Amino acid sequence: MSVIFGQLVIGPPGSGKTTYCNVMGKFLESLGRKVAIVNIDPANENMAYKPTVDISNLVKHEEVMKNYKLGPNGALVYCIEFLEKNIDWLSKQILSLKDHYLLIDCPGQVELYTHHESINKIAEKLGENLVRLCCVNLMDSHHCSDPGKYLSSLMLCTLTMLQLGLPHVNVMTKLDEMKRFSDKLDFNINFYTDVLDLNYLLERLNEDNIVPQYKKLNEAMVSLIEDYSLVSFIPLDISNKALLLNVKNAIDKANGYIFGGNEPKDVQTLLACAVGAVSETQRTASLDSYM
Ligand SMILES: Nc1nc2c(ncn2[C@@H]2O[C@H](COP(=O)(O)OP(=O)(O)OP(=O)(O)O)[C@@H](O)[C@H]2O)c(=O)[nH]1
Ligand SMILES: [Mg+2]
Repeated sequence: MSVIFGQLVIGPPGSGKTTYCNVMGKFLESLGRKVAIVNIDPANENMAYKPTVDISNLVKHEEVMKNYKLGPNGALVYCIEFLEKNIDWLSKQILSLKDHYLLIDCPGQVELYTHHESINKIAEKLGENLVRLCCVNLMDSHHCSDPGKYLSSLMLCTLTMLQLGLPHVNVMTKLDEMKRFSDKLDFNINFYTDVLDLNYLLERLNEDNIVPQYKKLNEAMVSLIEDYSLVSFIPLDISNKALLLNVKNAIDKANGYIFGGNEPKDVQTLLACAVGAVSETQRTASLDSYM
């Protein structure tokens, strides 16, 4: 039985998931990969791509809202639970895409990735069917403009990494936007992407006249993030090919595609990827030239 590789593209509302699937799909196709986009966001409108598999063929968000008198959020959670119960429907369609690389476009409701079980179970079931997914968690770089928002993004990423039992790559999106406000940032971009010493962030957070309990809460969150030390980000501007390549390399390394995928590669690239050389040097070099 052959393995199918792919990405589970998650992230808060508006972080760029659907755009990423479209652009990354085209980028991978230009490298010779056969790509299939799987849409499991039942409220996905105006998709720029044509999904090969679409949850709306199984369950319709609007009908769920109407039939069960649910709001948009409740209906969405219902749809994802329905998908979990009908995992055989999804597995069957995905398993017919044997020679494809998958990009799975997910909804933006973060509770699905922090404490709800359905996405986890769906990924587990696909894993049993030899679908090797890497979770690609997108975070809008706009959150770096505010120390509180940045801290909550770090918390969210940490929780998601602990909740989903998948190889994981965090991506900081819309770097082009960040470039425009970089002079207003407290720190340089590497501070935010590499999640450097968060005591500096604490100083910024505690600058405002806040109550001692709030200070303690900030300190506790920073200490939790630093103790786990799981989170760092790969920067991305979807119009920049060098940055797209960095993201692709990190994901290929994370889910083992570099060893098991069906793309021609030379031994040097394989070895470099295996020790992380390609992604680390390319990441710094292309980011420096980008900024
Ligand atoms: N400037 C810039 N805009 C981007 C980039 N990536 C995505 N966007 C924009 O961000 C907005 C939201 O993108 P979507 O792809 O719809 O985000 P999403 O995460 O799928 O949103 P939901 O499905 O609603 O959660 C759109 O206007 C995109 O054009 C980027 O790299 N740079
Ligand atoms: Mg979307």
